[in-house]
Amino acid sequence: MTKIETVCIVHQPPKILLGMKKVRFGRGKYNGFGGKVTEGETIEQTAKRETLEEAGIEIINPEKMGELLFQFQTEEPDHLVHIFRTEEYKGIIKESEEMKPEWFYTENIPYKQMWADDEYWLPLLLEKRKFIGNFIFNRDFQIAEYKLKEIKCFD
Ligand code: 6OG
Repeated sequence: MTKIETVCIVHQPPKILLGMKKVRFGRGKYNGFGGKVTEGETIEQTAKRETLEEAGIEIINPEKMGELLFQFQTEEPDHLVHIFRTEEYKGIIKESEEMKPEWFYTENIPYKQMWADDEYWLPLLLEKRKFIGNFIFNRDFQIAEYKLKEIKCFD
């Protein structure tokens, strides 16, 4: 069964907010904030809820920028991830049980400590370009194959 999830990147040029994931899938990697879409929730509601839970902040006007399907050559199920970008938020950034938030200058994004797909799509998001794609990961979680294309809007 495909897992439907969100990732939200807070982008206040020239910086972005990432979190060091402390638990579960992707532990030890920096990522945007996000998680599973629960029943009855829109993806935007998920993006807001998860960012509040993981970083303590209320995001304002998140915009969907990407839709990515991740597939694995292991037992890991597919993940369909909706990627959001936001510039504004309310509240004070706070570490949670899941994530340790940290600001990075966009010229200093720690791609080596992130999922391998991020360096393909994150530069597009930072330029406010929208995209769809899919990535297949091998047993070492390296990219075996991928497709990524820019789109004008989501239907
Ligand atoms: P939990 O299942 O722990 O949330 N996610 C990915 N993010 C990136 N950048 N690349 C991937 O490539 C990803 N696969 C999943 C979605 C998992 C979180 O990790 C994201 C969720 O925000 C493989 O609740």
